[in-house]
Amino acid sequence: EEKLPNWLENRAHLSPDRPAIEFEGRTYTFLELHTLTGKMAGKLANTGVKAGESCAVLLRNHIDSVVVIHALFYLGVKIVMLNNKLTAKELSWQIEDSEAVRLISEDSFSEKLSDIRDILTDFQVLLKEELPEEGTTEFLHEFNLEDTATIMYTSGTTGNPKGVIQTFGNHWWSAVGSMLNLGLREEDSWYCAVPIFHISGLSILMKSVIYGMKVVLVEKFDEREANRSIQENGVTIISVVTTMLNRMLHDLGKTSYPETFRCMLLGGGPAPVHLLEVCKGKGIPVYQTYGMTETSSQIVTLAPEYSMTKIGSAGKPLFPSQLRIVKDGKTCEPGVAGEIVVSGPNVTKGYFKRLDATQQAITEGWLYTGDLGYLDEEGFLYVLDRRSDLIISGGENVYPAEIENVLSKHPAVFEAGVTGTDDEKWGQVPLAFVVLHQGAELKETELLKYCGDSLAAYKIPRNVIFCEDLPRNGASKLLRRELKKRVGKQR
Ligand code: S0N
Ligand code: AMP
Ligand code: MG
Ligand code: MG
Ligand code: MG
Repeated sequence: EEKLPNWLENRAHLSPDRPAIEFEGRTYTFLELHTLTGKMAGKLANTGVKAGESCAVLLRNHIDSVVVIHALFYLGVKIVMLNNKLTAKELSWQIEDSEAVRLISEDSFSEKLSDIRDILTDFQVLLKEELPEEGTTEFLHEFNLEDTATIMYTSGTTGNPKGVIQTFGNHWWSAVGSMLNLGLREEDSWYCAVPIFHISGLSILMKSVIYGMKVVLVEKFDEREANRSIQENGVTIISVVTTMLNRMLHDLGKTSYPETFRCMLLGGGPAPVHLLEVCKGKGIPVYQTYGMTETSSQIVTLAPEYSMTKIGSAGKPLFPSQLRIVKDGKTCEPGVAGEIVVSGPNVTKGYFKRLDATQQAITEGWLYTGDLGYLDEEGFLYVLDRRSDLIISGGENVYPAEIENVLSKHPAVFEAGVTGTDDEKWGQVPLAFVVLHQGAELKETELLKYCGDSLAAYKIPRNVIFCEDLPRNGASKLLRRELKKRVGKQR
């Protein structure tokens, strides 16, 4: 069993006075963060939270949320990170599946929480604002690298989300691998406007305590504020998805970033080459990165010295990780496209309670990502296509099957097919093709409203196209590629 000292506790011991988190204009040192965390752990313990159990959390990007997360680690509790854009129905499904014994949330989600309470009766919901006084409790002084730290749900091709298990070892090696690529500087300050319920955001919090690095945390992404923090507040690194970078560029106008700004880490979906070229022209240090929930963030990143010559590439694997391109069971030659297959100590050991899905995805330690790509002669990765049917809207994943399942439950709907269509703002958005039962009548607005009861806003189809039939093959499997072709014709 490999163990490391409790990260925040150790960091507060080693560098107590260094800034840990800046939030809403106030800076918290590692010692202050540790003190707040200890108090929070005591309060949670007094409500009955105990080592070995799983707790779900529904929280905003906020200093208190960082404290809750560390407090749960202090208590030896596995954390199920919930996407706060989801509906009560979607959240309840994930909570049940995760076997979490309680949910820790906050007042700001009161409406959603009351719906969750209606669905999950006899389930404890704790509000961080209403916790009792601290009780005495034991803290975990060591983290076992094999232990589950967090579980994050990601949807699948069949429509049912799967909980990705992330161990302490996964987070540790992710942070170390990132640093061996990007380097670490005394003056580093990492801007976190990506959600901490995604690995894009949570990985920044893990790096903060492992590196002893300052993080500037914001509740909500705002391009002006992000630019100003880089230009005036000493931010050196920021994690963004394409939608965010586009908005920052628009706001930047003719102004530029200072020399101190060293890394625009761009991930979570395709990086359009023209966007990379605009950034190159403006001297913005964009690092394209490829990674996913299953790899605890970055696994392949373009090193700075290649950002000019290898534009469009996602780079080479981080030092602790490996990459292969596989087609028909064989490793491809350079230039030949195939499935991107990865391994390394940052890669998940599997999906919670989903032995089949785990065995399907992971063979002998190699994770079959479902994404398509190729390597050039020098081993640089070019990502060609995302995993089967996945639509990425503003960095959020949307699975057609999940939307189709909801659409076809409507009594007037005979069948439905969903595909992605290009969108200037979000990259892609879902679009639905719907066949109604004979004689049935249904308005688009009514169907979309129906979707809103079950699906997060970003999953609701941009448009519904009513049609006579859906393209299917001989085995009556829906042909989403054919749907894609229809998009051009119908709009
Ligand atoms: C792009 C964001 C910031 C947009 O949110 P914003 O502006 O706050 O919108 P709201 O005010 O909340 O809502 C306004 C309207 O827009 C709709 N809407 C919001 N988001 C979306 C969306 N994504 N798609 C479509 N519509 C959206 C709202 O519904 C609302 O609509 P109306 O007005 O009709 O009510 C926000 O979406 C955001 O934060 N996106 C990023 C999410 C993210 O981090 N994704 C990455 C997930 N993947 C990973 O974590 C693995 C990769 C990774 O780790 C990584 C990724 C990036 C960089 C680095 C890394 C790394 O490896 O470290
Ligand atoms: P998630 O499940 O939210 O972690 O999303 C990860 C998925 O985003 C990957 O499986 C890819 O399909 C996609 N993705 C991530 N990085 C890139 C990239 N650099 N280029 C293209 N697609 C990417
Ligand atoms: Mg906004
Ligand atoms: Mg996702
Ligand atoms: Mg029906």
